[in-house]
Amino acid sequence: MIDEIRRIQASSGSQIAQASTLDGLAEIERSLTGKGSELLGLKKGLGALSPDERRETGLVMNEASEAIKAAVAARRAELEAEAQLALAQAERLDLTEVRADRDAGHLHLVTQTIEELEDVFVGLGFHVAEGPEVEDDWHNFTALNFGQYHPARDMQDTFFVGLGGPRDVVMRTHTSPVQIRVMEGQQPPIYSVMPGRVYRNEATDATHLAVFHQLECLVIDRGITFAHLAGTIDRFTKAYFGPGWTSRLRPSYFPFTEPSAEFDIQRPDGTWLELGGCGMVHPNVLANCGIDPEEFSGFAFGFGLDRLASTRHGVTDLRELASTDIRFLEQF
Ligand code: FA5
Repeated sequence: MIDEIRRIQASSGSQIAQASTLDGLAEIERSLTGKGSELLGLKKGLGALSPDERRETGLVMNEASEAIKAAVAARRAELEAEAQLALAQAERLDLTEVRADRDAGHLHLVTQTIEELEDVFVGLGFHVAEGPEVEDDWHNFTALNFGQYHPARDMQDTFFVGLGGPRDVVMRTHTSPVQIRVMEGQQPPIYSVMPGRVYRNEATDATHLAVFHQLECLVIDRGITFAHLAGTIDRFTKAYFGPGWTSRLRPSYFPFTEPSAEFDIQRPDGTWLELGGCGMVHPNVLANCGIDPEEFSGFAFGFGLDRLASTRHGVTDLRELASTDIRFLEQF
């Protein structure tokens, strides 16, 4: 019997080594040590041996079982490592690799959109301005005619920064504070656009992000009317989306514009998308910035860039824009 056992052990090595898949290995393990295996059959015969023979044969039997178990475990580890390697090879992304047959990377869709819109507005005679993302209360709210306890402050859920007094410093909730910075820095005529990142303490979903982008437009000059506002919005809608797209204004409320409106754009299929807010700059805001409201008037609008870009490119969930998956990003 001992010879039999040794023969089985000796032949098991090559069988185990030949297993090329994890499933195949499990099959071989079953045939060597499972129910109906030769080894188990021999084990049943142990009881018929004399005590001395049984002890000796039992030892050899145990050795053989242990050796087979160890060989199977070693082969399993090898096969698992091979599978891991194959997966890693298949999903390999070498971000440092320069290959002529592969696009070397490009700007994110939102950045492309900002650059494209800047071009549109520069073509219409506008300047591009920027402001800080960490703002003080004056620029984000107070100078924009939000009274200290005005409920409109709650229209934009705010992240407060732990600097100064309890609510002195905020992550800007919109790009409108850049209007204030531009007007504080120069007298009219002002024709400026201000793209940038903004922050709101909101739950995210397919149409809302907590960190998103807006583009603000500000015009201050003599004799500026609501017709200039509507015309400018329609002009850029067509320049960005194409001639089949139109815009509409709906009455709304913002503390820093009077009258105020919300503007929507209409897709060629007839459906509407709410894009932003707008209105004639409130006289209090002009006065807060040292501009005489008797002499100058102006309009402002601000809209969501993430929604704009997603609409044009058929991205149905805004959260995808924050994705790091290169297969998503490569599409644009
Ligand atoms: C404002 O932020 C005003 N500052 C706009 C404005 C500027 C009015 C100048 C008048 C004059 P509102 O909170 O509605 O308004 O946001 C403007 C746009 O930003 C929205 O229409 C939408 O397109 C986008 N937006 C707002 N919240 C989110 C969000 N959580 N995720 C993605 N886009 C958003």
